[in-house]
Amino acid sequence: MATTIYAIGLGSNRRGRHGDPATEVRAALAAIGGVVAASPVIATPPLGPSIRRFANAAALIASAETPPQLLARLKRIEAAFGRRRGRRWGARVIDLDILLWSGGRWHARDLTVPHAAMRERAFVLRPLLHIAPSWRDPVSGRTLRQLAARIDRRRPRA
Ligand code: PH2
Ligand code: MG
Ligand code: MG
Repeated sequence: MATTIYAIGLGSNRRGRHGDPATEVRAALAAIGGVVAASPVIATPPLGPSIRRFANAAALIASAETPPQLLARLKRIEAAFGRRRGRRWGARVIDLDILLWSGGRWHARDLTVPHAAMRERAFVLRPLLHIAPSWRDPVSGRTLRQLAARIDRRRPRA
């Protein structure tokens, strides 16, 4: 398969063997490899039941993998970092999500790209905006810059 560009979202709100959440995010970027661009690591308030703040980032990755192949590898990295599957949205050492890919849309039982909740989440869009402001979401037809402006208008401080 020709080289594909993926946008990946990274999040952590729990220490792991590399260190604090921001360090876990940077270590995960190194483990994924093929990084074409990486956002700063941003501290964000938790969305959902978790109490601890998150470190979030986004990266563009070049890869020859198909979306399911990349997803399987990201899950292996999450497991190697000590991520335990349990309570939905519980504290986690690392969460690696496929947000977008240069192939447009992908839809299967266990993987939908673009990520379904991406458009609503400041902690996803803010880091993404640093590296891919002009990337157009194939579902809404809006660029990431436009999507981020929409949530800023609704929730100016989120
Ligand atoms: N991830 C979640 C739930 N809530 N909140 C922030 N700030 N950052 C996240 O990465 C995050 C979250 C589930 O994946
Ligand atoms: Mg997630
Ligand atoms: Mg995830």
